Amino acid sequence: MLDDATMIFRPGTAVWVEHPDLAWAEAEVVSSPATPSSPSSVNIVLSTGVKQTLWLVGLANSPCEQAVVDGRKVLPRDTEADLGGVDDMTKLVYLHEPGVLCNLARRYTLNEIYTYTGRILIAINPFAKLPHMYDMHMMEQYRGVQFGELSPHVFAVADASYRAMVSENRSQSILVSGESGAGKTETTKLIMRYLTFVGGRATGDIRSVEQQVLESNPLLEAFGNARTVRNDNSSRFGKFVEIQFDKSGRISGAAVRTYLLERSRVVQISEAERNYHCFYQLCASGQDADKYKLAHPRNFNYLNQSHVYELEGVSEAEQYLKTRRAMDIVGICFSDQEAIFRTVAATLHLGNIDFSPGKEFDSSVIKDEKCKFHLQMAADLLMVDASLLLSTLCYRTIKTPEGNIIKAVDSSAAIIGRDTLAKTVYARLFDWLVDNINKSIGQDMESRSQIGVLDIYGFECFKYNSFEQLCINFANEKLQQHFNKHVFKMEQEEYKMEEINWSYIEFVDNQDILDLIEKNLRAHPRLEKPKLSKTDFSLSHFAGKVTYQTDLFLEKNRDYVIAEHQNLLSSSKCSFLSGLFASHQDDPSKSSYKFSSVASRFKQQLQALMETLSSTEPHYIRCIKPNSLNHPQKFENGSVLQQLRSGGVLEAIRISLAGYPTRRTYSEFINRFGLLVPEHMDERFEERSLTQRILKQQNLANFQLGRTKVFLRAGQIAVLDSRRGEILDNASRTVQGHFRTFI
Ligand code: AD9
Ligand code: MG
Repeated sequence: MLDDATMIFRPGTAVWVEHPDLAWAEAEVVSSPATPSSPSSVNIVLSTGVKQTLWLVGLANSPCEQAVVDGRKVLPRDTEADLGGVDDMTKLVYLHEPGVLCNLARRYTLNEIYTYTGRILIAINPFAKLPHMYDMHMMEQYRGVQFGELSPHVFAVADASYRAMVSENRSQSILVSGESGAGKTETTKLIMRYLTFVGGRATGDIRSVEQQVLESNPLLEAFGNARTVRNDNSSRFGKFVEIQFDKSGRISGAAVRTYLLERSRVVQISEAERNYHCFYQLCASGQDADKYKLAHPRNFNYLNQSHVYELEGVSEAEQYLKTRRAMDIVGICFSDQEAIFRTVAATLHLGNIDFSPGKEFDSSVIKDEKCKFHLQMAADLLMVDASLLLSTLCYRTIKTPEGNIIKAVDSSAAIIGRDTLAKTVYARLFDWLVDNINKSIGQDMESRSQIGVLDIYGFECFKYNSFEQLCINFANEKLQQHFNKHVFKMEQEEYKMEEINWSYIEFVDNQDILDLIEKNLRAHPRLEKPKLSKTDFSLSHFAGKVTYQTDLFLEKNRDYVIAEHQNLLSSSKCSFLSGLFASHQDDPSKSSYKFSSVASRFKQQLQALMETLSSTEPHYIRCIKPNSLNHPQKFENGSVLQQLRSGGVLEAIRISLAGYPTRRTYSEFINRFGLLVPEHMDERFEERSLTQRILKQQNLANFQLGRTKVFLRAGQIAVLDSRRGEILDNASRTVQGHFRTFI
């Protein structure tokens, strides 16, 4: 990384050393390596505070402070860096991993949760309410102010996108990403709030377009968010909200697109997790719950698989009223609201219908009287015939050239069928809500400029990775490509503005992995098949290697409605429910299953999203989760570093490192390095030519002199700092010498 690596191994130089526990630790060089040009080992001493950990993590055999480390894992450290950090990473003297990490940690301690990396906003979840951070006064402060003039803030990004849209008449997009619990949804809501603040009509009308846009959030959260081990309010779907504006910059419509709702959660939940919030809200709704014969969630199979029923600090009864209110504002009429909650209640009763083996081989019967009650309740609420519902679950029609054959299914197949029915109904209900929100808010077909806000799951790598992870990681590869291209373009623009040569910056594209996934290539350097497993495969994504387990891939990829389910639901006397299944009537001449694949649908949706995004000016927000406990004021280096990597922040830095990562105005440069040429500082110097003189005198090449700034290659600033350090050391020795002589 360094132009002249040997420079940083001068004894006494402040450095960062790679550290297995802290990621990077502060240290000082004790003695230079034997062969400076290939520094295989450097003797360092750790700074106070990290000494004990040196021993604990096995860098040394005893709790000592010195160690010999691999010279390639040593990077220069800026000892003059402000303890409060810098608000933009590009202002760092050393733009490298430890520099970035240390800057974020310092700022986080001071509750400065936002930092820029050029135009990218990094947002670290505070896990605490920050008073005044998002109030009306703050929104007013950011309104119309040049980007970068005030402290970094999500409102600054929203404001920049709004102003760019109004002044250039060009659509914008704000892409919010990060791992689960990093704060994407909260950030998205803040952006939407800001946009409705600057672009609203302030009429006070509770059913204004902007209020409807805002209220779509709690509504979709009630039906699409759930508690997971990572986040009490985890979004189980991706979302792109496009806010449309009229010629005068006022909100005139909006469109919501959603991606890949996690269907399996409706019928199956893991320990410590919950089902979708709406189920618990309805159970706590008092009169409505009684009306639908609901009770405590522990009584329902779809809710009692884990034993978490409550969320800290949340009243489900209050949330129910909020969901109802959101429905009112969004424009869902009372009878539709009733039908929606009836369907939610029916789902819970459906889940309680259990089966036992029937008398005949491979057949099933309803288990007991309690199950019969739930069967009747489910049928009543769905407004279908109870015996038809039962036969739908216990029998399957098989179409053969000779005619239909009705076949009984065993009890486990009946349970699978019941769960499939519940998932299908819920997924259709969710899609209906999204469609209805869109219809109700209304699209402004005349609108020429929009601001889209994307809240989508970040890159995922778990112990067990299945079909969902492949889809999510594929989406992230697509977005990463878009990001890389954009960052690269922004770099080029700055170089052009400064009129310097940028032609040789290398651009790393991830098209190869996209080809690998999209075209299903069989042999590829990024594809590996573990020897011990027939079904697993690993992909080297831009953010790291992920091993996928394919056992459930086919099943999860199937996206069909069983013909019997279709027939049952379209026969419902509830027009809302039969409407959900109306347009999907199966052609009787076709097979009993209506096939399509989740992956192909997702691919199409993603393609459409990428097309939309590429016609907009993008803005990026990278949300970071500072620790896995969701605690305030706790900053875990290793995990943050991993997220910076997978969010492409380090890649953006890498792109800039490939060019000229350090840029300083001429006066900043002379202030710091003027002492290298004291003989010229007395004269009336010209900053640009003096800068050139300093760099030439230090034998540095390949730098560029722009119109207002000097652009330095990676490592050059370390060389200059090292020379500066020597001069300052000598000066202080001379002063001490004089002082001693004097006394
Ligand atoms: V997931 O992928 O949907 O599981 P998100 O969306 O990234 O995830 P979310 O926005 O839901 O995370 O944030 C998680 C929690 O962090 C919130 O419920 C808040 O308690 C907390 N949070 C996030 N951002 C902020 C903030 N700016 N200020 C205060 C915050 N708390
Ligand atoms: Mg979310």
